[in-house]
Amino acid sequence: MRKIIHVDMDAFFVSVEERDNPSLAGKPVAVGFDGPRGVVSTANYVARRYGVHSAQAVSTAHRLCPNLIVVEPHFAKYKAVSMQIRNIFADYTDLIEPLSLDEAYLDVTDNKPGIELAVDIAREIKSRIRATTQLTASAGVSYCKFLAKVGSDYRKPDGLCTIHPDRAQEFIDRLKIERFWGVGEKTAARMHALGIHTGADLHAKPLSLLTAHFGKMGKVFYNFARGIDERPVVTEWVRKSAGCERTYATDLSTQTEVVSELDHIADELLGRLERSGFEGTTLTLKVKFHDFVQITRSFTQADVLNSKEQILPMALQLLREVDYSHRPIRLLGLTVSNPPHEPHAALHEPTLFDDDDLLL
Ligand code: TTP
Ligand code: MG
Repeated sequence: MRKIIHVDMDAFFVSVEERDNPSLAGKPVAVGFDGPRGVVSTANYVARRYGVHSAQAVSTAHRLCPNLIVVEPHFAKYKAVSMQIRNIFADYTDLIEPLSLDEAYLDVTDNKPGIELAVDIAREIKSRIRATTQLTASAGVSYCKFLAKVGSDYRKPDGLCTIHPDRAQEFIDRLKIERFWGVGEKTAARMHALGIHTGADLHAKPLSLLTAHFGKMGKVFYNFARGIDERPVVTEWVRKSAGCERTYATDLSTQTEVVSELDHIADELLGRLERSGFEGTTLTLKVKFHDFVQITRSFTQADVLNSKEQILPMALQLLREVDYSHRPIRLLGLTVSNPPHEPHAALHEPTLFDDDDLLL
């Protein structure tokens, strides 16, 4: 049986800001750029009680919480803390899979100090993080990634939760479907439509039904409901795509503007493709409108996309499927994905069928 720990810093960006500015203590605080286009990166727990949350427009956050203090992000500081916590993790194992600056999976089955119980390692890591950074983290301990991550979220903030293999099924049965890895808002709504609200509901559904509705993820969900998650902790991802996107200070509304911006983005994308050596056959156009509604349109061809002569006309073709005549555009993006041959398929995370889900 493997021993997996998931560590996640509590209200990360905003906790760093509170640490460095004690006058914020006890007040509702969010990190983000204040202004009509600003988006909340994260909010502290006081502000969350008012309904303020990540990815929300700052204007909405102010409306929900009139006393909200919005602090500008300081990415260099967050990176520095991220390095500090990764150095701590490295004292226990080299099998570290960072998911973002503040979050990682650790496989401590064979750990460097030879500690028997993973929960002891988790406790030690939490206290060393606090001593080194003056910040709190939550940790989950289990035999697989799915349950370790659920565990770290379970008793936030400053939580520690172990899900033992012999209690796992009971735990999963009671787990809300929203807590399952890969289930975002849209998937949750589709689950509800099928009468699935908990792990037990999911467990009761046949594999055929789940794959019919959720594609490849159907099997993943079927296994999760049974406590099966063999995904390894991997230290390096195989690149699956290269992309580039831009958010505009002023929304784009004319065809001339949009076409000219796509031209710039195509140039930048080509630079990224060259630098990374990535090759793919699918082009995806992403458009986010002024009201934050986002759509994507994709096209796959037989050859690798590696020249502007291929990419730009295809991007313009995809753009024709988008009606922005009454809906100014806030963000444009182009991504190349789908390598012609996948050498390390086993190392890939299962593909999510719903790309709005699981955006961290
Ligand atoms: P999370 O770990 O999702 O959130 P958190 O650490 O702020 O809060 P929690 O206690 O629930 O773990 O994200 C880590 C950081 O990533 C977060 O502090 C800010 C940043 N972030 C964004 O910039 N935008 C987002 O939409 C999200 C979710 C996070
Ligand atoms: Mg966090």
